[in-house]
Amino acid sequence: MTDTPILYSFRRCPYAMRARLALLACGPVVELREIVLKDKAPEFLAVSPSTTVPCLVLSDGTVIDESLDIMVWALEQNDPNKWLEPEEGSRTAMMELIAENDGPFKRHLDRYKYDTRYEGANKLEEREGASRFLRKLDAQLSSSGWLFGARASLADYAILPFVRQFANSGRDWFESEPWEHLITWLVRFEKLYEFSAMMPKFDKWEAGNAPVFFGKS
Ligand SMILES: N[C@@H](CCC(=O)N[C@@H](CS)C(=O)NCC(=O)O)C(=O)O
Repeated sequence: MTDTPILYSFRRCPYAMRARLALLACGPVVELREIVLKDKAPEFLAVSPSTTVPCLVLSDGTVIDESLDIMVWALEQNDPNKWLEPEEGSRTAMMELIAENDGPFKRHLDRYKYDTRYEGANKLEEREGASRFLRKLDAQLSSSGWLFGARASLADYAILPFVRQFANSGRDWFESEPWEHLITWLVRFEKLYEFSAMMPKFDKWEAGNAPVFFGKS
């Protein structure tokens, strides 16, 4: 085993996206192993308790299996942009908003985006359920452009990949809704250097492949 942590990831997964955003901001270079969810590598299945991505394996064998824990692990080592210390509000308030995203909003998002996979799901009702959270975000963004003040914080980067997934499930409708601060926030995120640096195409990983490194070097 090398000193470089290993990140099992999937490019389009919003949980993996937020983990990669934090790793990119904080500095630790990781070996990125792209997992195909329909054909998970046995090495990944052997280390990941949840068999979900992202999963970070440290050089001492510690496994961090939750995306938010990966973000906090990276930020607690180095937090150059003070994501853990929001300009307004508190870390507890950020965690509460992220929990709302990961809980009720994500549930509505899945049932809106993949309504045919969920028995009894009504696409429009799910969209409305998700929209209640989005209107709350829009109000929170209205004063200074980010969720907790005039600069981005952990909450922005933990939630943005999910809002992007929601928006892309019906972009014309999303952009026609009267949540202008939300649209501005999302579009600004998509134009950031960090966004494109976090989204390069990765080939599926297989044991024996040359390592692919990800992060600031
Ligand atoms: N709570 C986990 C959830 C991660 C998760 O659900 N990831 C999805 C991909 S977006 C996954 O790996 N699903 C497993 C599968 O589809 O087999 C985290 O925050 O890391």
